[in-house]
Amino acid sequence: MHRTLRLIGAASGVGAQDPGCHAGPTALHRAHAFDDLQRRPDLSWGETLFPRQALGGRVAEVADLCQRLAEAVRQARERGETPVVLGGDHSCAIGTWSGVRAASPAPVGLLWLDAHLDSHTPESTHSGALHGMPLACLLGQGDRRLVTVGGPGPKLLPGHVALIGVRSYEPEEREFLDRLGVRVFTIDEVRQRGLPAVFGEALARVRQAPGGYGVSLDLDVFDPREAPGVGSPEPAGLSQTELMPALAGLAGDPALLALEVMEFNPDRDAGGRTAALLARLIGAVFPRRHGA
Ligand code: 5AB
Ligand code: MN
Ligand code: MN
Ligand code: MN
Repeated sequence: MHRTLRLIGAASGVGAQDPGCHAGPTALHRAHAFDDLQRRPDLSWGETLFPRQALGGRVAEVADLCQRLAEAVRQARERGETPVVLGGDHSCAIGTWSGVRAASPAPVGLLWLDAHLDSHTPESTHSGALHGMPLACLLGQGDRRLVTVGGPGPKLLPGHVALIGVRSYEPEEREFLDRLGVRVFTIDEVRQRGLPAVFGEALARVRQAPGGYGVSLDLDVFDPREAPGVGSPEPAGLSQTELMPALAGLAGDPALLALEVMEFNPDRDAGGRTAALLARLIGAVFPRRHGA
């Protein structure tokens, strides 16, 4: 199938304790690792959105950024483009998937690849960090200003959501997802069954959504030895050898609506390894067609 890719930067770090991810999109725009991508005729770099300060606190800043991101993503979808959102901390996911949902006539699914669950509410969070809450917000739970980004009501239904690679979370967020019936594939389950089996089951679940599905990839799903440039590194993650072939299997799937790659922190990206991984990842999911 023919796609036009639209890169959109979400340069926010206010959702995390370490704000270093705010510099992610600008660093990628300049990175040599991104030169080949940016020369592709089927890809254009759209806007990079920056938080506006003095709006009255972090929640207001994240809500404002997500509102603008949702609008950019919705417009890209409505032009028939495939948005590729580059973060920025993971709180921006509220904007990406609210925008994808707004452009879709039917419910959409979401595959969430992350070391964490990102499913805290303001009541359950231990850290107060908003990048630990976006999935709960998209499922309709959280601060009203974040839950109503892109319109009222939950943006995702629990039966259309699956997480893979999880290895660090607090009990409250696991209880929240279990209660809703969201499928969580922990790294232990991946180690027992192998990634191909787990990935196939997760994909079948999110593909049940009638409106298509998206992929939210937090770079900390990878092992930090391969992807050191992330906001919240967690040991014992997936290897590229495991995950890249699974992601390459999505290439050409017309039901895939959008991709976001979040939590890139250039300050920690020793040797530019994470930026290079990120460029390869986009190329794996959206290979350039010969002759295109
Ligand atoms: B990330 C933690 N659960 O709530 C919290 O990187 C970590 O977007 C959140 O997945 C990690 O602060 C958020 C301890
Ligand atoms: Mn994470
Ligand atoms: Mn995350
Ligand atoms: Mn993080």
